[in-house]
Amino acid sequence: MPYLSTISALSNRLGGGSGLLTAWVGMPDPVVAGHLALEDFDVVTLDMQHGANDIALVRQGILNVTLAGKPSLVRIPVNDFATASRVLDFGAAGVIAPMINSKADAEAFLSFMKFPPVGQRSWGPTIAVGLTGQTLDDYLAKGNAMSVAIAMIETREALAALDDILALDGIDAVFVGPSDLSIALSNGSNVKPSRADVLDALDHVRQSAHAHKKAACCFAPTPAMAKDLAKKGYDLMAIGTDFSQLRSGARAQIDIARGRS
Ligand code: 3PY
Ligand code: MG
Repeated sequence: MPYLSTISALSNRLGGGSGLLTAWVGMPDPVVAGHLALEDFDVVTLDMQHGANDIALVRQGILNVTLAGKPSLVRIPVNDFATASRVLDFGAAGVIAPMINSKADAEAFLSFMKFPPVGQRSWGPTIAVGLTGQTLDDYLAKGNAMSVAIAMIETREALAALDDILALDGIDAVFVGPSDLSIALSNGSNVKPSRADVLDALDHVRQSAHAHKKAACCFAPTPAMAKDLAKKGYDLMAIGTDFSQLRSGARAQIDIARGRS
């Protein structure tokens, strides 16, 4: 059974204030990604930057998520653009690249994400072609549109270069990392994603992205923040991580069992 509509669902649905929710998986077991795909998430993201995932776990995680009927995203380590091409070959619906701080960073990223003439992605999507059930020529024709390139905006330099990054053909979306941005905007004095200056920057990023007809995405440490961002027109939000959800779920159940709520 080919999974073309499953994998292309992300590029088809992202944008116009789509308010999609992604799971965020850092636990080093592909069963976690497959399991969360069965919940009411639109997307499952496998995190290789701060999560404990290596490439073999991500390959299996992408497969588990796809077979569960959801598209998967992968956040690669900083500047590890070769991994972006590899995870697309494995069937990822898109890639989130952290710390894209300049037009040159964004160009380097998208060169690994898109086939010519947009970029220079090398040919070899063996698993993705099988999963999508396409001919090689169909995959070549549709691969660029189907593979969502998402640049993270999380520094002062990135905010200054935002319009140049968004103007690039091939960059489909930007994704705010509000923790790093809060550290940058406070010159390293604190990490507080809900600070007023960070929320102002989030409004600015969304407006700029939509002016360029690109999608605006954000990591929301709490579900309340994700709800607010969706109301403001954000297109995709993470709501914490698998680690934070496991611990908060356990805490809520312990509180009930101990008669504290
Ligand atoms: C940030 O908030 O800086 C992130 O990268 C979210 O994971
Ligand atoms: Mg970050």
